[in-house]
Amino acid sequence: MDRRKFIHNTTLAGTGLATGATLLGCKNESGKVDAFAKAEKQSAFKPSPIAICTWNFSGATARAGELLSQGKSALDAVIAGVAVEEENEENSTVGIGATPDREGNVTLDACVMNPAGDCGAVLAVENIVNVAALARKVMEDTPHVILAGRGAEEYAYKAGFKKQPLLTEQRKLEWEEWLKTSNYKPAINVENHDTIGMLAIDGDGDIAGACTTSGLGYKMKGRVGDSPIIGSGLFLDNEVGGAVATGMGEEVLKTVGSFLIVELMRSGMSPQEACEEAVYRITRKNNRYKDFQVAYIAMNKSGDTGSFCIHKGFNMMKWQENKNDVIESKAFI
Ligand code: SD4
Repeated sequence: MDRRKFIHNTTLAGTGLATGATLLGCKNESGKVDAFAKAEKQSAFKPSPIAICTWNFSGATARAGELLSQGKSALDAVIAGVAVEEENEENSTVGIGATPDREGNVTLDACVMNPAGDCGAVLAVENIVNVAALARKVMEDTPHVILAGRGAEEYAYKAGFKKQPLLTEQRKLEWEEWLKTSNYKPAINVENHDTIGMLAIDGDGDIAGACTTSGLGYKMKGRVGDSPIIGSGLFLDNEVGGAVATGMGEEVLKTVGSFLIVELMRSGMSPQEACEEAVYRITRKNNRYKDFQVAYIAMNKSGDTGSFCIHKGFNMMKWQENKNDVIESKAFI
């Protein structure tokens, strides 16, 4: 076993002791625990590159893994990874071919974060397929973090993105069928996949993330969910780790779920424990939790991963060292 792996495994084996020791070692002058210093200590282990994403989007993690293997950055990897689903017309929840709002418009939401803590997001964008790449453009080439609606779309054209209608014939037919009853009831685990959120660690040990979606099918015009909101649909801190969410965005927004998970990891929880606690924050307060799904995945700086959801049926993909595995998530129910 190489030295890095040995140290990592030893640390995991003695988590209780290590946590106590780390806490003691990271008090500031007033005797309070310094969470930042603690996170830095936890991040000593550098794993080989990893890409994880929500649901069983194996092509997405495979694509991200390919780039990571070539030495590309975590940010390049997540943008290319989620683009696989944005461009997949069969996927009814992301990019082209997504389900429209109740007026027949497909509007997309996305956000990205880089290891420096910069972020970019676009909300309710029409006619642009690769909205995660557009969110990256907002992050890198504008003085802003968020662009919404027409403004985001017009900026996309100026930045060289192609105009492309997103409503496919198939989704139009489904929407026309839906209009007959107009019964709005978001499904749990849509076709066993949904919003794609991805986190990657690259060869330098840096973490980046992206989240992209069409939101809930037949949502109200103008509705925006958690996915493009930094801290809710996605959050990361390169000293600690990252988290992404899928499911009922309104519930994730109310509990700022991804930020919560990263902060719980900062104070010593494993990614698994942090995902579970973030789901409990919802189920403890909202007794309608049986009616909706929320699921989280998370990864810390050492490459440990976790996932948790309310309803069974959620899974996550994990790519590492050319292995691309589906991991079934534990569930609250
Ligand atoms: C939203 N969280 O817009 C997204 C959609 C999703 O399962 O992930 N649905 O609320």
